[in-house]
Amino acid sequence: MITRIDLRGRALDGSRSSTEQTDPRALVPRAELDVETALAVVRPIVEDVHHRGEAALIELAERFDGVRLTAVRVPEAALAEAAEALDPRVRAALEESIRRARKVHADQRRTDKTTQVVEGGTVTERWVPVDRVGLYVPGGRAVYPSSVVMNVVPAQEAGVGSLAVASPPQKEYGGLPHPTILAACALLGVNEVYAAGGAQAVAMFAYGYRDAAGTVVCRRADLVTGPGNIYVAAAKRLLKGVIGIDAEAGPTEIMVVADATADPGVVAADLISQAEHDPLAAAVLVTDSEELADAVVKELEVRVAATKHVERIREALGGRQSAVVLVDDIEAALVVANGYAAEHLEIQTRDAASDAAKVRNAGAVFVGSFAPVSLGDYLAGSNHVLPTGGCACHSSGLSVQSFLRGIHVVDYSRDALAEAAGLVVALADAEDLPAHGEAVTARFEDREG
Ligand code: HSO
Ligand code: ZN
Repeated sequence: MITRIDLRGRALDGSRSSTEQTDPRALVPRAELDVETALAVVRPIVEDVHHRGEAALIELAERFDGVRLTAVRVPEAALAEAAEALDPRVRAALEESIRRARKVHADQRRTDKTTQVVEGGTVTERWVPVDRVGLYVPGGRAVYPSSVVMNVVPAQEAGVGSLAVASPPQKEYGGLPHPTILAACALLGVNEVYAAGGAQAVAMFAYGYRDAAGTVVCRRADLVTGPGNIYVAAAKRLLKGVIGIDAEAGPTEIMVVADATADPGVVAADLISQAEHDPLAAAVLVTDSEELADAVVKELEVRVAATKHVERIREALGGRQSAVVLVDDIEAALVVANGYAAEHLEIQTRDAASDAAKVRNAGAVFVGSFAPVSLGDYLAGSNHVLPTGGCACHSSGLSVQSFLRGIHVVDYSRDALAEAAGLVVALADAEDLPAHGEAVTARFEDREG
């Protein structure tokens, strides 16, 4: 059911200049998402929310979610009730997930740094959190309270002052977002929640809205983060600039680099775990052991048949985006891994830690046989919002840094500026921008005489 690709004896190249035959991304292509087409659908929705605010949001909820809302903002009492009603096992797990994530993300806080450039001249990098963030939480097939944790915790640890969550209204819950999402918000101390889904939620954060009397109900946000379907991605692309965005999340991916020491049952279980998300999810094994490859393929058949979401998983594993790749050795496997730049990369080899140290491109790396991706999804303390589609070669996952801006604060004395004046004038003249130089020399003109 899963494609086999034999690269043994082939010169691999993980660099940007690689060819179709040697480029890991061409050899195992990701499923394509046509965000451009979705833009046409999303544009009128965004316009409507911009111009008509809550009236548009209510109409769109009726059209897309089949519910008739009286207000989009979720009453705070509903959050407390959802937390009350939460299964105690889930509650305990969420609390521990929050505790571990806080521990890791608190360590990501930045301290301001002042550099003395010359005598009397300093530049300070001041880290300032974004004022207001909107977090989108999907509510269709994917109801992930864990994603609420992964988005809210870094924002809170960064010191973001105002945080609002939007999630689609659910018919079976009287038009409220899914109760586990509400409960997760309550556990995290988030009390501003809106029943809005898809592109309209992104537009709501970008523009905010007022009630009929003209009072602001939802203030516009500076940044929107969170996963979502293709329409959410399209809305983010359309509104980028009006509002800051995180990355456009694509289907999830797992790559496992394994040698003969790996347990085929464990490798298969991990591949299946991420295939469970989406028929477009990518699950790729890269190994130098034909025996392991065969054993994993066998394990996949047995385990897939026994798991709940068989259809979805079969489609993901059978798609062109999933494969078992045979290579000559683990060095070659790492070339493939670095070229592919997976969202999640597991290293299950004899020297897992030293092999993992050679990874340059991955959203997150999971070392050895006791660090499965699903631990990272929920409870490792790491963040599970990670770059997909090869973006791991230039971007990082969500972190405290995603919610901070570094502001350069420049402070020069008269003498320090005087010393630099000639140099500024020289560069300004070279760029034919003499007024730039004059802005410096004006400070030293003798205006009395
Ligand atoms: N693996 C997903 C995150 C997730 N898994 C949420 C379970 N729930 C993308 O990294
Ligand atoms: Zn997952």
